[in-house]
Amino acid sequence: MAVHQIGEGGLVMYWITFGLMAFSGLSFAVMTFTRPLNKRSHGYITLAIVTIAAIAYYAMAASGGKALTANPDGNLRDIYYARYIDWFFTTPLLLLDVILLAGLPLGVTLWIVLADVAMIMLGLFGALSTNNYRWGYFGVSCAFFFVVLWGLFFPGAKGARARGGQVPGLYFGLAAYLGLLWFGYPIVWGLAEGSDYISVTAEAASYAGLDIAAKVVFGWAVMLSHPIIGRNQTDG
Ligand code: RET
Repeated sequence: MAVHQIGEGGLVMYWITFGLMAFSGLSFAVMTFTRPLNKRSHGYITLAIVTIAAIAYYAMAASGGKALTANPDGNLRDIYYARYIDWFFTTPLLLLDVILLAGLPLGVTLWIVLADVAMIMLGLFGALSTNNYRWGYFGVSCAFFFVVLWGLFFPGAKGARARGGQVPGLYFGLAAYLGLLWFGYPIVWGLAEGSDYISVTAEAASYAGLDIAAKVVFGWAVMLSHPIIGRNQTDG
């Protein structure tokens, strides 16, 4: 029986990612709180995303947020449940950053976000599963992922086009970046939590790279698009 746990390099990646999230959080706070009160919703959302991720990365870097879990092959692997607590909150917020631009009806916004929540919950239970039922969770989670993508590229795209001006261009840029990048997560899951094929250190580095692209790079893109977003927004 082998016990698969993180190496020194993985912890370094966690600290670097924590630093990037925390730095972005401080920057986004300053940017948000210096904007007019009725133009802050994207700022609050993006600030929350990197703050929640900073908390999860601090926990993981400090050797927490994980559980040694049995695999079907009889090995033990550290499963970082902290990621899923992070994703449970941050993926709906990332989606809101994009779909609020499309001015969708509340019902459509809700089903996109709820499909996303189901996707993450299934991923967590799959990761903590000790038998091959894990692939059942994985399959259904992927189905919900496609529901999210459908929402972004069909009703979402239609809504964004209807807004006119510079909104459709920004919407398509953010949605395409997000849609493409998010495919990386189920791939890493299949190789790491799912099949125990790659090391916990490789898993840490892969998810950290994806999270930096999906939260830090994406977050700066949203924050720096304020001239377009703010012009088309009144939060009330
Ligand atoms: C899981 C489980 C296996 C199937 C699928 C998954 C999708 C996860 C995604 C996560 C996105 C996370 C982000 C984090 C923040 O930066 C849960 C791995 C489809 C799409 C964007």
